[in-house]
Amino acid sequence: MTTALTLVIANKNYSSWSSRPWLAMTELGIAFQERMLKFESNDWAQNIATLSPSRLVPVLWEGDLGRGFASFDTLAILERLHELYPDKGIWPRDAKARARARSLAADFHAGYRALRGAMPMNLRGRYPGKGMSPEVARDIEGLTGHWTRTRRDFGASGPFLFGPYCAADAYFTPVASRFVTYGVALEGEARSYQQTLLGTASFAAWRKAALEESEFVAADEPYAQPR
Ligand SMILES: N[C@@H](CCC(=O)N[C@@H](CS)C(=O)NCC(=O)O)C(=O)O
Repeated sequence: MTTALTLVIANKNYSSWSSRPWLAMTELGIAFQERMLKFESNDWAQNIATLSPSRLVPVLWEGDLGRGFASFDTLAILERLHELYPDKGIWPRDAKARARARSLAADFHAGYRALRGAMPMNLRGRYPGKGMSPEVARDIEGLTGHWTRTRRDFGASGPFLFGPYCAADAYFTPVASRFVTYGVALEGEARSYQQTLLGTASFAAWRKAALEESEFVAADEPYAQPR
């Protein structure tokens, strides 16, 4: 694969979907450039139609930005990366582990709406106790149950869900960070897996850049004092 890759993303403090392919590519050593379109900016208004067929981020461009070939939607981007770089470990090598990793990513992609809605990603924010409800607690129980069972059934060869890092871990890293923002305390295997995700080099790099951002995006700040 020699075609240049560019990932179009939004604010690192807020854009959890952007973070997933960025984290996976960074952690697995796939070279790319990034093009950030900040939410609610003139840059976004002027360029989103050219840079994103879905008018959402993330988008992966192969070749010239806005003129080459675009894959959009997080899961489709990860599948495209798996095809371009079959040896990088985007998905696990073992077929059943791979099927389970895809199940977990697709399940999260389509569901967990209570958790995703009430606890939006916000790396700089600290809102302990905010966002919790019986529905959110059910989502957290379901998700952490998946983490614990997957670690038990597939994770013996390393600290991630399927041993070595893969796209499913990238999927759950922004969730691990939401639990920090909203003060959700995990226990046991779920907690140690959360800490593993927060300790990755890719997340450290993403987080550092996020904390250098100063934009306040009201739509992603349901618990902030009005400005
Ligand atoms: N299912 C899509 C969701 C993408 C999405 O909702 N992205 C948000 C940012 S995290 C976005 O582009 N929001 C801008 C808008 O709604 O106008 C994916 O997985 O890529």
